[in-house]
Amino acid sequence: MCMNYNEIENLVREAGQILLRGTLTENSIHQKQGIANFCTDFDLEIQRFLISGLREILPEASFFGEEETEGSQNAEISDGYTFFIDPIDGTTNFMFGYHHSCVSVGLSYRKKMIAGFIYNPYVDEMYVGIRGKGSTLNGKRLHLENKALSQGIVAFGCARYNESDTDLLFDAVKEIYLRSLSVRNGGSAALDLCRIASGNNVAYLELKLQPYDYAAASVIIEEAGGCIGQGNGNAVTLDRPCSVLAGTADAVREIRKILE
Ligand code: 2AM
Ligand code: CA
Repeated sequence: MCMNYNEIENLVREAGQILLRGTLTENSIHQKQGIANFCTDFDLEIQRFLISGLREILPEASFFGEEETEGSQNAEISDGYTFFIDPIDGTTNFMFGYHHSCVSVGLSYRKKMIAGFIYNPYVDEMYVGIRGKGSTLNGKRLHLENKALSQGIVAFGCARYNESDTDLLFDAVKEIYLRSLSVRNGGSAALDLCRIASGNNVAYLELKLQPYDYAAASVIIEEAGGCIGQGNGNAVTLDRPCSVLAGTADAVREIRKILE
């Protein structure tokens, strides 16, 4: 099948405009299960917009989206095409006016990721990764240099829904901080992961993420020459949550040793 990736990219860019225009009121924020787990009317609107547009582009695809909207089957990945949708990655940033959130859409075929599209509308940055064809940022090809941990910044995520691992995470982050140039917590796993592909971060660590948080970014990182897997070295899973450790080959190796 000849896939029209440009159409998907344009749709993701349009979805970003909904995020950019989004103004929140108290009534448009909804608490989901657990601590600091929110969904806004804009998460829902963007996911509906994406599912309806992607259906036209690829009618046979199924959808694994973060939010509960019509057409989104949680954790069911088909043997054909599946879109992984995070309508707003960095919802808490969005709620607090941080201007650091994105729209993330990944595509798998036969349970392997084949394409990723991540758009940050605040700075008009579009990351695209196509399996076998490379990764780009606003059309410019990305190739990452294999830097050591000591040569770069490491981002980490600490979503409140995974508090059982708080000590483990912050002990590891302290060690990473001491062995790197510094650490950052950006609040959007997808953007932190894209920043590995563009060379701004040398690595990223989070102990529990959902597939729609990293699916699209995994292709962008790998096609730029970086590594992504779980903290223990296994491949990331597409049907259930897992830990995510990504970066240059050397930085990932060093962080894996710290986690041991
Ligand atoms: P989100 O904004 O789409 O929820 C921050 O550590 C990262 O964790 C963000 O990418 C955030 O994505 C994600 N995150 C926070 N709470 C989450 C939850 N309950 N389920 C999945 N991902 C979550
Ligand atoms: Ca989200």
